Amino acid sequence: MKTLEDLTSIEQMEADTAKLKEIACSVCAETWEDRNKKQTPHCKFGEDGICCKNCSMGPCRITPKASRGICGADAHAIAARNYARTIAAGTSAHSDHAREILHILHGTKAGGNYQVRDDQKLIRLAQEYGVPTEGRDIYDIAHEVAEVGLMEFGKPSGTQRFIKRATEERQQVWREQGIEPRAIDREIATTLHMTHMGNSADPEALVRQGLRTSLSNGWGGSMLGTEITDILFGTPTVRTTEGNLGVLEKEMVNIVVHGHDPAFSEMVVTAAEIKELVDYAKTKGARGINIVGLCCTANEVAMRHGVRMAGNFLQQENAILTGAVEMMCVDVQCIFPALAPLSECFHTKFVTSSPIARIPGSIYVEFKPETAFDQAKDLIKMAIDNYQKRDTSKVFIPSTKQAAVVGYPNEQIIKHLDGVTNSHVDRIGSYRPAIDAIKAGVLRGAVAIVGCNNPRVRPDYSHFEIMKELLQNDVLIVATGCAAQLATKAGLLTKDAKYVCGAGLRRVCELVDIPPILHMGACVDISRMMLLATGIAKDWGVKTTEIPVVGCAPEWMSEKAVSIANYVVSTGIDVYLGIEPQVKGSSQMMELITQGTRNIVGAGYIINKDPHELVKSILEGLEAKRAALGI
Ligand code: XCC
Ligand code: SF4
Repeated sequence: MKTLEDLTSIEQMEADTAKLKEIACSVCAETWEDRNKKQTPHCKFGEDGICCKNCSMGPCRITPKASRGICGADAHAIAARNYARTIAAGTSAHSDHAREILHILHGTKAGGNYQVRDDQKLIRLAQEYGVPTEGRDIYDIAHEVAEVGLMEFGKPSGTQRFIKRATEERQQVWREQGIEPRAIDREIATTLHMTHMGNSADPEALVRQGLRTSLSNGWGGSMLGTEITDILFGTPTVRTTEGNLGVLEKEMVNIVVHGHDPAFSEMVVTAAEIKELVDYAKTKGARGINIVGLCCTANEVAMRHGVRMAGNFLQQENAILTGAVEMMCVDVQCIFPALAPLSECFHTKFVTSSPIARIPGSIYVEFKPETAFDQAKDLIKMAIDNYQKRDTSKVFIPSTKQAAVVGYPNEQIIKHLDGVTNSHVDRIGSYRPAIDAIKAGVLRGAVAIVGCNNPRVRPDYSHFEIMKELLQNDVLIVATGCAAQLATKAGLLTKDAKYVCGAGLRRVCELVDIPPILHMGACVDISRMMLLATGIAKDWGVKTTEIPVVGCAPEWMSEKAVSIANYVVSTGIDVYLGIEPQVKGSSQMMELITQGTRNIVGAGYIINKDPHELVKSILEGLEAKRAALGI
């Protein structure tokens, strides 16, 4: 039985960090806390989004004395252009990641480094795409599906194929509002073009293009990333694992995989199981090889292999500070360049693997699909050889960790719901049992908690407070990204955590046999959440704007997060933010993102830095939706 006292508190996590900070001081290493101090107070113009350097007449900034840039762009135009560019950058990151994965699918072959693991999902996608499947070799199908998927990035005409998965109502809204996403690269390029010097200065037009671009991510790139990753590495299933720095092992060769694209980490995880390498580690005096994950790569490999998770975004330096990491292997996104100088203070080998994320001071091993497995083996061997260089006097591994149950993509959620439908055959394969629980008031609704850590708020505190309060108020939570990792570290991803919930949610967890927070994966997997909300709306027979389901990103920081927030809003789901988007310098932009989008897509942001006030407005929001539905 788990009560609030059994959870790992933020204070405990902070105490671990404080000890690791002492080690940092003793080796003269700098961490984000030090750099954050030096960056505070932040540049006010940047913070408010009213600094423009889109041409070399500038940079221009809006002040009480200067209400326009040299070209005449005002605060609204500048803030809106910056905001749109942020969305384009976030979209490009998720979608380019998806493109890489599609190329991997395109190169799959029987017996190759990469193979098709989920035939059923591939065939379903082929049918959706109109790719013939009858009597064909699975790899022929895979290659053709990959080609169709790759065309989604640059096709000259038409809109994203996956938008047909949305409710009729959403498709109509997107069509009528002129924001149906076209080719992914086109939306990104159009946004960059619109924001080039001498183009759009109308904030609403820029916000609309932002919505459209984000849709090419959520209902395009990210959704492709998720689908194809499932096809290549298997659709996740429920697994038990553990999380927090305590998963590092004193007597083992520790290798941390960090980033987002699972193509490389999958190879590292598989290679680490080879007996020859495990035996080699033993010859060096280690008990074995311990692969652990960080950030979204952690989520990916945890959901598919049960690999343990060392922590989230603002914990990446902590992992190295334990002095027990032989190798940190990174792919793309959310990787601090600071890891290079930091690893030099220890024996840690910091390995970069992607031309997208080149970091000075790292060992660069460019990952190639054809040789990936051998490259992974070589890296593991390098890490093993590094084990004896570990300076045991510098090692401190906090013992803190929690058990977790992860791996709840929509397929698994449905499967669990089917388990409680008994004789109601008509409800098999649907979200109806969950809808009934919401209608009955046993559940008040569901909240997707997603996103990063951000030093602008006390790290992980907002996630934790919001999660606890929502659970106590009978709100089911689905989580991805670094938010899901906090849930892991806290101990909220176990079935025992139902004891911290209100009576209604506890009953649902018992009946359905689930933890109160469902780990749905990495940030690209927020596309799964869009399909979840769509499935609920369809099975309920109402609009996505009407269901008591909302999104929440209490500690977001990345451009990807802004792209995500926009496609969630475009899908008709309100988003509660704990960090302000950088548009405060424009009253029109503040109005547009909180109210204006409601007239376009029926949803918008609610922003509050105080987690308790944010929860209060989430609960009010859910109750208002319930009242409007008459339940
Ligand atoms: Fe990065 Fe995805 Fe944010 Fe975490 S949650 S800090 S984006 S790892 Ni996406
Ligand atoms: Fe200044 Fe206009 Fe150039 Fe921006 S685009 S830097 S506001 S002159």
